[in-house]
Amino acid sequence: SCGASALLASSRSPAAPSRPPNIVLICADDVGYGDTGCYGASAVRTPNIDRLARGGVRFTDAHAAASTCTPSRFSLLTGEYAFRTPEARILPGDAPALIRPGRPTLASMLQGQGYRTAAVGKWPLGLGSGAIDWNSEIRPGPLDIGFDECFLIPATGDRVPCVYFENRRVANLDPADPITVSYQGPVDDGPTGKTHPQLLRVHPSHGHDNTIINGISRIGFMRGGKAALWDDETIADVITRRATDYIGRNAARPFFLYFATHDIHVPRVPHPRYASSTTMGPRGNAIAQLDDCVGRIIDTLEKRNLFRDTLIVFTSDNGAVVDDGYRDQSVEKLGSHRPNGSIRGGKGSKFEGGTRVPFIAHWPARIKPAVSPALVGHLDLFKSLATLTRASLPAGAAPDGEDVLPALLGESQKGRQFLVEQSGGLSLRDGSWKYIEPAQGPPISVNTNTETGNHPQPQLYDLAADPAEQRNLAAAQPARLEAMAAKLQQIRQRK
Ligand code: NG6
Ligand code: CA
Repeated sequence: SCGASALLASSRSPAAPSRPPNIVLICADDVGYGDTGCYGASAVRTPNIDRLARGGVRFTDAHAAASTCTPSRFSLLTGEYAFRTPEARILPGDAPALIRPGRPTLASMLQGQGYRTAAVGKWPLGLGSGAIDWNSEIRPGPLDIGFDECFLIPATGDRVPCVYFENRRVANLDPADPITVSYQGPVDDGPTGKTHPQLLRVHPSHGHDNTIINGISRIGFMRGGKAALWDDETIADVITRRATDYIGRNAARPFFLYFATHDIHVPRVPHPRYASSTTMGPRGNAIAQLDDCVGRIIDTLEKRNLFRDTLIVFTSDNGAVVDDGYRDQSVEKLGSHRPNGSIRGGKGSKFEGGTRVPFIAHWPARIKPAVSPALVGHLDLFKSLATLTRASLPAGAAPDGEDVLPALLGESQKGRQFLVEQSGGLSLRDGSWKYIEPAQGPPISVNTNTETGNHPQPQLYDLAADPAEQRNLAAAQPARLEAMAAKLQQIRQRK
């Protein structure tokens, strides 16, 4: 029923707001193109996300810049393709800060326009400058690239250290119980998933067999920090509470909130109150939890009378994956649910399921409900929101981003012409055409059961006629293939 309420729009006042809107950017994790009700799911109810879709612009061809988290978020915040930064790949929890101080970010741009800024939730972008001492102040971090405050999960839920990070320090750390972290090898003789599987309540299916925290084995080794350890069942509640508190504290000023949920990344351990929200087990229940958290953000804005004047963007950092390394029943209980809808591939794939994600822009004061086929990328938010807030960008800011504000606001159905999709190698979209560079490597990721899109020959698809990328037209259309390969090369070399 998304987008069905266009009639209601005409009764809304079109008057432009007198002050720039608050901006809440909700970036969910690993939520696929088909995982929410407004994008076709029926096995899980997502009334809050659907409400945003019904009242806003729901995009059908919006993309993360990459098919995994770190490069995706790097591009979201910097407006630059992550393939230009080779270190922007899936990172261990002790990696140094990827976005160095001095680089303009979406947050620093808004800060410069008088916004209060905060990052809450998952931060897989590194902290510090290497050899982190988790027991002292850690610099640089989000506070050095445009955020006034932050409350974070340092890497992802499946990686150590399993603690919250607030501004510049681990939160709730007892100095008498210091934290040691290593991704090289054990830091004590404590139990690991490998040595003590009998201690686990969530077992790995691949990897994830190092230090056990809360009965779940992780990637990496840690000891200490007992008082600071998070409780997996309450991560969503804790970070959502931080987000709504932040909104409450800043109700009187324009604010920017980057809310990066941990849901629905592994380990999927939603609060027990969602245990029967779906029949899909933890993965489905994590979607229900995510939707509930979106609802709490909406409620907070409504109670403060801010909902009308707040631009909410809801999206995901990459496509869906089902088994991502824990035996959490997600495969067995999937039923007929299609996490990536009818598009091909998923997280980590060169096919559309890698980067095409849910993307909704909701702003009652300015946006009329619509469904938009415009091709837009996360990396366009920087320039588009700069235009919206009348910021002049420093030279070199958001070098790969485009200003797609009219599309974002639903005033135009046209986004960008070209977009690079990164998933190991690169692919290029030219309107509805898709070129996938030749790549060695397995056609299927056996662990996750995802089609990678790797093929030693070039691939060319016409998504308008063949949305599921079934008919490779490379041999039939050599001229188009050559032109797209050349264009991709140009973009790669910034020409
Ligand atoms: C993979 C992990 C997977 C997930 C992913 C990153 C294993 C076997 N798999 O290496 O579980 O953590 O990295 O996900 O370790 S992302 O959404 O943060 O990019
Ligand atoms: Ca992700």
